[in-house]
Amino acid sequence: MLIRKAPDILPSQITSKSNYLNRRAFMQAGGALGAAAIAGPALGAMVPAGDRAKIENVAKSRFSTGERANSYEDITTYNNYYEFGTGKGDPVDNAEDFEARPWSITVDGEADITGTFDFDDFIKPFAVEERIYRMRCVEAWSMVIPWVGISLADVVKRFKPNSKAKYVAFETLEDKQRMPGQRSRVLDWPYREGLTIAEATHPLAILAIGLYGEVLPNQNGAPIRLVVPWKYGFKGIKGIVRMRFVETMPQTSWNMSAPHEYGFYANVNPNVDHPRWSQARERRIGAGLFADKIPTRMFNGYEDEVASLYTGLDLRKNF
Ligand SMILES: Nc1nc2c(c(=O)[nH]1)N[C@H]1C(S)=C(S)[C@@H](COP(=O)(O)O)O[C@H]1N2
Ligand SMILES: [Mo]
Repeated sequence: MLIRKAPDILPSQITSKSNYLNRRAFMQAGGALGAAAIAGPALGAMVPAGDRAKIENVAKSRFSTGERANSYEDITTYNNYYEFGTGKGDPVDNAEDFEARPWSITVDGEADITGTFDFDDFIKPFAVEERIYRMRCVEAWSMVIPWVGISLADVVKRFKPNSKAKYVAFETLEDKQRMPGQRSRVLDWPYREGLTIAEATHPLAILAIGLYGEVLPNQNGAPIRLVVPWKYGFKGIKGIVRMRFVETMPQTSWNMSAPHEYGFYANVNPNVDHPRWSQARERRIGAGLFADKIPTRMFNGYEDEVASLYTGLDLRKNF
């Protein structure tokens, strides 16, 4: 495997595929899986287009579903990423040459610690885990994806939001040269998303930096994207360059585009239909053309974990 290395990365931090597979077999045999999480990942690698690099030291998580994960093929060829086109196959085709390095993330707003950080420095302090989550798109299809990620709660706490901070707002890179889909005005760029502080500090919310144990493919939001598994997929903003702590509810792209169809909360809810289609059932990608649709679950099956975030909130009004 050909990997160009950033100068500050030790060769030992990048494993070959066979090493990784051996390590996985070893871990699955039960040896190495203590409760404690693990040192940082090997992410300094610049990965040439079409190549794939492993992330080291990925701990398992008790939050993973036991459901069968979708194939790497499904997860990386059927995508929504309008910065690279609106067709499901556009992101894999049009993001092939995108370089997610160098990359920096600006943290600003109502927090004690703010600044602009290189991606590797940004993620370095945090434990890396595999989180196998269901993902339910608002378009009524779903997948099961083995993300590699860091806890968003850990990230938020590290920047010490002050008492005015009620929400976290996120933005995607805006660059018409590198993201050809932004030459079309299908959305108001940059792509924007947001969470309440309570949502952002819920243990299920992560920032994903990989999938299937490897560095995140461009079409899935390299180098870093949000994953909030109890919400519709559009909340999972990709290619994040800015994280801002704010006092009032931030504007979000799909809500700006069609406010009667897409709300700020966007919790998966089989009882509240989209104005143009039912949300009661979903098509599991990869299940086959003739497979039945499966029932959509409240909060995408994460009700026990997250329902308490919304006590007293009218979920029909706050869709
Ligand atoms: N920046 C950005 N983030 C985005 C989108 C997008 O168009 N642009 N699409 C969203 C939608 S609608 C979904 S369903 C998920 C899809 O994630 P996946 O392609 O990794 O499955 O990404 C979300 N994040
Ligand atoms: Mo979506």
